[in-house]
Amino acid sequence: MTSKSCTPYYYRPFTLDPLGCDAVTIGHNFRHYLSYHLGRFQGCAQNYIYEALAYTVRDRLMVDWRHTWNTQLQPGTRRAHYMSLEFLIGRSLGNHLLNMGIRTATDQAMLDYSQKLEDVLEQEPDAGLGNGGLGRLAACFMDSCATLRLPVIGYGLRYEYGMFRQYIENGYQKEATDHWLQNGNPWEIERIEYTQHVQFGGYTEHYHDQQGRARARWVGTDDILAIPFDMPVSGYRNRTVNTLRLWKAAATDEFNLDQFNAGSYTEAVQAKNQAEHISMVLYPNDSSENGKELRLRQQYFLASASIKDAMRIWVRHGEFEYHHFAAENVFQMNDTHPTIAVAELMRILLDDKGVEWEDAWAITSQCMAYTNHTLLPEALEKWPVSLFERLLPRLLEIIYEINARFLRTVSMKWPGDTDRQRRMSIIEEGPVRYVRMAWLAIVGSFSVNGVAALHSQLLRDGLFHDFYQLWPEKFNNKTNGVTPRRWIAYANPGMTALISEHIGDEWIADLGQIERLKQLVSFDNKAFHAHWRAVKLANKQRLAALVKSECHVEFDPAALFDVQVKRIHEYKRQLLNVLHVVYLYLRIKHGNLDNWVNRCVLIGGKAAPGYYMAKSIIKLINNVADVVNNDPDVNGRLKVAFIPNYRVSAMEVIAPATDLSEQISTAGKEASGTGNMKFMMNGAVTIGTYDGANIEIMDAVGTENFFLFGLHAEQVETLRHDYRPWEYIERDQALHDVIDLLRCGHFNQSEPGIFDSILDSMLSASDPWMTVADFRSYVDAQHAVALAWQDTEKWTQMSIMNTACSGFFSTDRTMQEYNREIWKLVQPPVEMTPGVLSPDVE
Ligand code: 26W
Repeated sequence: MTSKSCTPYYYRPFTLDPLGCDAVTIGHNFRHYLSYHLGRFQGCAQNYIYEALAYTVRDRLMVDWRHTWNTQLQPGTRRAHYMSLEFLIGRSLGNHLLNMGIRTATDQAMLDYSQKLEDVLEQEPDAGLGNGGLGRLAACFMDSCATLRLPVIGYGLRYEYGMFRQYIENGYQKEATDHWLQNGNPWEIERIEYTQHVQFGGYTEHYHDQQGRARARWVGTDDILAIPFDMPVSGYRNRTVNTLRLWKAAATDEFNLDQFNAGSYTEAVQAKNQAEHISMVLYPNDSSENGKELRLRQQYFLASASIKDAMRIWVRHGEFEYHHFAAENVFQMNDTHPTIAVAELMRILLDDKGVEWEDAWAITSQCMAYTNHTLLPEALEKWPVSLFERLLPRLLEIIYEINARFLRTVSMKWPGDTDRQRRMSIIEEGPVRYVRMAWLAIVGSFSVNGVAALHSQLLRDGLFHDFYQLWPEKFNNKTNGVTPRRWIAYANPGMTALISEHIGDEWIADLGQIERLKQLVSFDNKAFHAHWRAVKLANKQRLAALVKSECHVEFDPAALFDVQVKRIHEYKRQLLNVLHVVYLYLRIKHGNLDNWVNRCVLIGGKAAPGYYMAKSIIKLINNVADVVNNDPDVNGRLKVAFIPNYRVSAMEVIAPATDLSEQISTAGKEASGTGNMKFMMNGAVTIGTYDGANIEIMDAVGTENFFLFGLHAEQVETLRHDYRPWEYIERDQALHDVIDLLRCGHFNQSEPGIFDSILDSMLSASDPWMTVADFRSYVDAQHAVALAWQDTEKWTQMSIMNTACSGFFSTDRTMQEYNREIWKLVQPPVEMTPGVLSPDVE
């Protein structure tokens, strides 16, 4: 670059006219995009309307986005990097309109164009870059960090294909690809200038540098390019726009050239294809790792590109003294998926920057923090050493050295306790040797947290006990939350208006204030209660329409809406829900209708494509639904529907319409749950086990406003040694009848035997989920639900109380806790520079 182009003259700030946010200007800008940029006119396909509007809105984020970025990059600013293989963002347009406060103006602008804004919003495909709870949590965290003006950058992968689309054929789940980028993504900005190189394969060379120090370098590698795509994350009405940086994999030119020179053009193009596979598809497993090489490639690709980017930014903005790196940078690892970052940061400091081991380790272990999201043993990631050796040989060497030094610490503390050393080793010994990623994460981090009080307790007492004894100070809890912007203000505008009418609207950015609704719980607030019910009813009508169109089942909005939506997994016990449905069906068939309450049971969720049992459960739900919905004796008393393709945008319709939230996992298995919080905020009452965040929800709302049932976590573990499910069946006639009806093939007349494996597992002494053990107490709790529902006033009170007590479950609170106890970031001072773009510091 010539010196001329770097003169201050070139960098002189320029002023932009602020973009108008009135309906006329928005409409004008929208038509400009539609006609001049997209080349479309009136009568074009609706997705172009969406696209033009998205660009119009993005323009209005741009100055604040740039300003926020520049502020965060000031030298001396401490930054957090949220590293996650998943960000389940959903749709963005409506969310930005809400945050920017331009929904009404945009509504009008669309009306002027003879369009309904709601219809335009429906055009946006969900960014489904996550499986479930863990991915959605990352998205809610990003929202709260922007609202709290915390300098947090999200790092993830820009999957070409997100979570698969689920459709149902003859009751079975079928998977279709989700090519969410097909029509482009108007939110993202490609920043090719910040491309990183990521190495794979090759081997290590050991050598001595000019000072005679032993050094290593990783050579002979196949390099892949990581190209960043930035997505804006707007804060709520605060002129702050944070960044979510997603990496796309691409082939390097060198990569192609070698082969091209060898005369094999098509092979060169194929190599390009291979490279781009890395960010092609999200793995759809949400609880078990299948050890695929491509998945490990994804993990290293994310970790390496992100750390290099963070370091580039930090070095560029004033720093070069590596010992200070940890003072200004913290990395939060969302589960073990990105924890190869521990070894990667070590590698960069040792090999590239020439830092000594002790110093490199001090830096690394002071800037890494790890969040665990599951206790299920099958979800704990471990990678075969042989795979590591082939793909990441230099990283394996570093892991060995970390482990050797760590095991010395262990043996100093517990001399001669070889069993403990074996348990704690990062390398699992055996016929096949593995790298235990959770152990690497704990050893390499200064903070290890669970996601609900019970879960963090179980980590300390069980899975991570050895490590807790060694480093009690590392362990902490951060109970999850959800963002009230998306999950109340955007998803439930009726309730939002009603609440704000009574307590003002500050609760949206300060959910603790929603507690003031408690003043309105007593019976004398008749008008408010009636209004509350009217809002719920309208939301139920909206959901009923969705169920009608998606499932061809008629839901009566006057009935109790009983909902369980989440990934399909045995531990979440959709089966227990089905047993209850069959129990209700038998009551109808037997004419046992005392205290009957009409119910609409809605179940939804995706099964991992390779998870046979979960897929059978979906088939069972659909078959039961079919029989129940078509039996004339049922006569509308009970409806059952399985909603296909459950996703973020579906939950935005489901949560506001739900009366009863099903949170019925085997105690001790659900780390936290976050759907439970979305339902609670929207005035649903929970029926749940003593598990995950359910416990904290019940503490907040009071036992009288929560339907608790089932064994506790310790009871589950005790019972495991001598579990005899058949005895529950012998003792309980109702359960007996339910099992008999399932066994005799009533729900699978034309497909004999297809549910045998489900029944066998439920009736096995080794059923880890203990479904039948909780049947009686679940049914009793459901009776209590029915009685409460019959007293409309009582139910309204419970509903209001649930919303009023949900303040703790905002991710604003969660993020403040992460910041106070782990990240220790400082909010930048508020200084607005509307319309002025400062020079490009980046
Ligand atoms: C190895 C593949 C894989 C992928 C995802 C293993 C494990 C996972 C996670 C366990 C998936 C997950 O979403 N966990 C959920 O995280 C939520 C946010 O903390 C919690 O609320 C849920 O209880 C937990 O199941």
